[in-house]
Amino acid sequence: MIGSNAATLSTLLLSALLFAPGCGGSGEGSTSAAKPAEKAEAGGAEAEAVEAVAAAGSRDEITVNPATAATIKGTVKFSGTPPKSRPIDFGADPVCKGLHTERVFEEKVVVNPNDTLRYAFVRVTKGLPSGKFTPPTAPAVIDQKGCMYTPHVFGMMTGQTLIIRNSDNTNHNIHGYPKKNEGFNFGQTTAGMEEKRVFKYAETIPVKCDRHGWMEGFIHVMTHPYFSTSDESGAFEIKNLPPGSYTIEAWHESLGTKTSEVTVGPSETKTLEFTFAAK
Ligand SMILES: [Cu+2]
Repeated sequence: MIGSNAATLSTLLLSALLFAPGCGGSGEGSTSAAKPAEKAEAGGAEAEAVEAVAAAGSRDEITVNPATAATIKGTVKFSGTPPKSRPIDFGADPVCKGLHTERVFEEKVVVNPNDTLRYAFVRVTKGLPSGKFTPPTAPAVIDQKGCMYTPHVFGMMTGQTLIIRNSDNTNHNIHGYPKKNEGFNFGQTTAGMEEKRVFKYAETIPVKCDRHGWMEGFIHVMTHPYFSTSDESGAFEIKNLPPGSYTIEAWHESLGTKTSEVTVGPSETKTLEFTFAAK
């Protein structure tokens, strides 16, 4: 296998780090053992990632040397005939209807003009050093704006603050469907309202609005910062990776998952392509 020498070397280096004083202890292991890996399509990978961290038993904070950090970027493509885009009927709420002068389409499968796929969530599922990644101090934000969730799909970290905002002058009721984290289900009646949440466990949390049946979004809670959502041109980019061999997974809410293996050396940038076929 290409890159096995590099992989072995990084394993050795890693071992050296792991067996430094201060390691050991159950830490997240007890949590993970009590919460077996989800087999559901939308939760398995994060659960594995959590278990990988737990298995090593290390809670040491991981720092990445910027001088040798690597990048994995690429494109999520779509092949076949895109499903017919259906415009959303905002008629159930006159406020929502009044917020749109142009048609807005459902976001279940968003195929870009260049035959790529938007809202695929691309993430590292295997290969990261064991230990703890520090969550960003800046919060993640999900906004109820124009009676849609913005962003529709995004990633954030365990321990990071999520701001749940209403930018519309109508009552939204955000209802999260986590399996491991504490559930949430509350209304925000007017524009400018904000609530905060912090999630303890990695998983994919679907969110829906109990008042507006078309509103749906997905929050990917991760134990590490190595993720990216494909954009209007199908592009994704994962930066600041330690050199190593990784499994990269692309997740899509209705088209499933695809995985790819990649090895990046010091300061290297590798390009990946995922293709989802029409169902
Ligand atoms: Cu709503």
